[in-house]
Amino acid sequence: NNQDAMKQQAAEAALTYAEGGVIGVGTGSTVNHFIDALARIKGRIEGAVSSSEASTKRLEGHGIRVFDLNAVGELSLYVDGADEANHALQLIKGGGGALTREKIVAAASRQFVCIADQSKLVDVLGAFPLPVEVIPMARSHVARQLVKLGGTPVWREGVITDNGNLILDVQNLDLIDPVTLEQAINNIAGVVTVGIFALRPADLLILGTADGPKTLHP
Ligand code: DER
Repeated sequence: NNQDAMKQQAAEAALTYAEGGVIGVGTGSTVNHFIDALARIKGRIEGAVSSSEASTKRLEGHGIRVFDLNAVGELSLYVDGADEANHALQLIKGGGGALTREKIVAAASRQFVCIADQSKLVDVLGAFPLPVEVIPMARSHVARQLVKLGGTPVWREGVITDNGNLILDVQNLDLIDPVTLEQAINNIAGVVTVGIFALRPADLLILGTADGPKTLHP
């Protein structure tokens, strides 16, 4: 369909940034197109560091070597999708439940290239429910603190993350100041990761559009 074609467009355009070494790879349907494209030029790279079991399986299925982050040190490039992006390239992520390892690999990478279809670009973040990964025993405590911040947390029941944790999806938060909210939620005891990527936003956003791929800078 149209949206999938735009995801593929953005993913293909990101290939030019994969110049060699080990590439950090995110998670989701847009990234799946990037992994499939990466397979065509896998001789150009040494391998990848993955942000989820799902991406690891897809990479290995293409014969791309997957490294443990501890074995490679800093990365030059991280490519990942987003649920929402504003014009400062601050992101909401976690729709696919891989936010913790995504945030780790993004932090360990010099350049974060975000790939998305045009529907993900918004003026103000927050229409998408904010994913928060929590330690299981802290689920109710964290939920109560999120309510104090004005949120409406909903437990993503039936989902256990690759790290053995739970996810709360939080509606109705005011995300006009994403950095302050990211810091406030980071400080709640029991929170592992909040799906706001504002302290460390993307460096580039490649947007798939009806008129072809557009590259946006902050
Ligand atoms: O879970 C995630 O953070 C994914 O990257 C998500 O934000 C994008 O998934 P999609 O490419 O399937 O829309």
